[in-house]
Amino acid sequence: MAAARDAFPRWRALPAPKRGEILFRAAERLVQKKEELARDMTREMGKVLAETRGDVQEAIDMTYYMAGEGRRQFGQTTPSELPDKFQMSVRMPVGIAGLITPWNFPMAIPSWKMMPALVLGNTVVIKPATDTPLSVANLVGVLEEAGLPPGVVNMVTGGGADVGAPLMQHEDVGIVSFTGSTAVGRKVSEACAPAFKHCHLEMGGKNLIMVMDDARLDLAVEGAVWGGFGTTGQRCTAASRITVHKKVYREFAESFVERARALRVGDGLDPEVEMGPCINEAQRRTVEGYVKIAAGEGAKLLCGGHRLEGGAWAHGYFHEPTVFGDCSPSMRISREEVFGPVVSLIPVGSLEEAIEVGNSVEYGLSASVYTQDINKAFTAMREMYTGIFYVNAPTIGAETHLPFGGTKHTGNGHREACVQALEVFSEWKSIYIDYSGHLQRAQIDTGE
Ligand code: UN1
Repeated sequence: MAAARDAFPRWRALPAPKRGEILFRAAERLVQKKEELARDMTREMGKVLAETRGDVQEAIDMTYYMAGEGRRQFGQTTPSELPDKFQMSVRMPVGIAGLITPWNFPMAIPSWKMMPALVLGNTVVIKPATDTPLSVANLVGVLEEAGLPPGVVNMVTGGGADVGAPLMQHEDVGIVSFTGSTAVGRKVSEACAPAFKHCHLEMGGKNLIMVMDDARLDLAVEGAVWGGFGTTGQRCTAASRITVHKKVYREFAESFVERARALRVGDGLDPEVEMGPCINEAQRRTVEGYVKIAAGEGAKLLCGGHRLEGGAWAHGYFHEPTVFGDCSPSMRISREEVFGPVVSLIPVGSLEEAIEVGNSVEYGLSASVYTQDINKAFTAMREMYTGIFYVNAPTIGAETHLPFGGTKHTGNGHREACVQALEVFSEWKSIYIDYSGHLQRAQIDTGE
């Protein structure tokens, strides 16, 4: 914290385009080291190599994007009500940004927070997830190599109680940005409230794919496999429930289950493997807990349901891709975030019913519809109260130059990535310059 505080005045004073140039150099370096960083990440947290390359790529995209913001950060100029008066708005950094980041996107998500914070002139203290400090250390290392001055980014490893809590409570932190569970997000919000500290929260999801009776089923099945089991279901955007029109339910369920069963689970460094492990034993137990809950609620286990141990699965917390059928929207398996390779299928009779089911949960991150009917696509697009929506694509795969985040208990009204991230990490200052040479009174003087 002391290092971040000492570095702030000089970093803030460095012209924003120069800060952007450092970010640009960091992006170039990430491109060069992409393969090495991806391998480290797979070894650290288990995602398959194709996905960890994607994670590093997302950090590259974000870093280039925010490097460009060094020469933008547009404010407003607007005519004054009064003669000989000029006015404009400019952004200023908040100060020290305290970042608390998750293990599922161990480089992409830190970059979503760090790069906008830095280009705006904030200094950073980051606490990486306990399970993935290496990927954040690698990102910080790249920034150092790119010429970031000492003290501008600081990383502190450790658990939530030892590092996270003191970080969010520290009086010198101006903005806390957190990605993780809704339960922890609430604690972050409460910790920030007494001092009115800025607080950006990105939390849980229970994302939905709607498969309509006119959908291209091959496409929908492929999308559901990727959305449900990509990253072992450990994305906040993961498609963990699928409403399927009753007319195509049986056909969809059969081919979805066939695909899920065939997924090759194992070591993410093996190019043949399609799905890696759960992050740790606690997470795998959570998955097993939900399998029990779903079975107890009367959901029908269509495939999976067990941990995978021994042999190729000896070193990791593997679990079978699991599908529950005939789920009702009120079951816990249809409403609660699992964060693992478990998908529930919910039969519905119409688009209206699918939308109602979709909006009935506490979260609002991502949703998607598979249909060939443009009227249905636009209706679903309008009616789903989520921060992200897809047509004929699964719920995962957001790009860095559109706002990322969700409604209801997924977020607290902010968005990351895109220019919206600039709002999180800056304050506005409105500036009025009177060059009339006498006192002009706004409002009082109007109409004279
Ligand atoms: C997350 O799951 O926390 O949209 C982030 C996606 C990715 C980011 C996911 N680009 O699925």
